[in-house]
Amino acid sequence: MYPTAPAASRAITLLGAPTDVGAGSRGASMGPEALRVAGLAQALRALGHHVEDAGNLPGPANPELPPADGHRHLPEVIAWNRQVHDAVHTELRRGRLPVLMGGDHCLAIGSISAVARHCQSAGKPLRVLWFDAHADFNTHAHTPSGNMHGMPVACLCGHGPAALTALAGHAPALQPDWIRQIGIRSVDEGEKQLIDAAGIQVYDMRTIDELGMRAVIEAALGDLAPGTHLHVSFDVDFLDPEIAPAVATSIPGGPTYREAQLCMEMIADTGLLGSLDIVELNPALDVRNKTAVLATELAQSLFGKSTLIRRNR
Ligand SMILES: [Mn+2]
Repeated sequence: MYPTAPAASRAITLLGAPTDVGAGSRGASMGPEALRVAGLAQALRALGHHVEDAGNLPGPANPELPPADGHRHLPEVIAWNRQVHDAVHTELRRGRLPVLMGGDHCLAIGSISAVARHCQSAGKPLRVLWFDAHADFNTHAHTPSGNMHGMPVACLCGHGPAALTALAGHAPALQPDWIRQIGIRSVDEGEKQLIDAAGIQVYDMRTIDELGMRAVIEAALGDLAPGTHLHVSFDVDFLDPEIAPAVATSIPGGPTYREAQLCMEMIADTGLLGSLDIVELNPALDVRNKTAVLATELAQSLFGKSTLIRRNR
């Protein structure tokens, strides 16, 4: 191990949400345990943070039903997101930094709506960095599958069932210009129109190829008002499947190990990280837990691990 630069010590709460009700296939429900086995809590403690693992939230089982009116498992998705919302909001009110261990990406509706509620009452600006291969901006009218892990960004922007769009206590939870999407390389046809109409800033893989990851993250972190709460929603399928096989919806052509590390390191440098989701890790598809280990290494960088003591950046 190399020595690490002293990062500001944070009080972090790990919250497990072991469900795959929003996904098209089973297995993301095992994500929290795989992250524990990979040593996520210990990895963050090694950086000097105070980490509490609050265990797993309760929620309904996956009924494995077909979609109804374009939504698959809507009652279960609502139940899980209510649990996540309340738990994340409680940790933010306690002054702690919540790390949601999913679970599939539908859970970001609960976590980010809680962050939006917290920021609204604290008067803090919010920016959401959405790392993903997919835009997750489908609606029941556009989705090819009904799987609700493809809908969280739309729900957070006010497009979706009221039980989800109003979780924050106000709707929409997010304004599109608070969101930056990074790594996108698979967007459904109708979704493409919706994103364009909403005006979300998307840094797709072509943009990353053309500009380089450094310039993309600089842009995504540009114009941050002082005191901004940064939320990172990290879908493991953001990563190239060669290094991160444990995802059900893998798309080739994703960022490399170093590009992903650079993202995390540059976010850490801002000192503004306020909350994190790690989602879509499907241990049933992993190879000797290597994707969970990789997610843990990236979390370490996000929480301040650096190779050298850096000055005058
Ligand atoms: Mn996603």
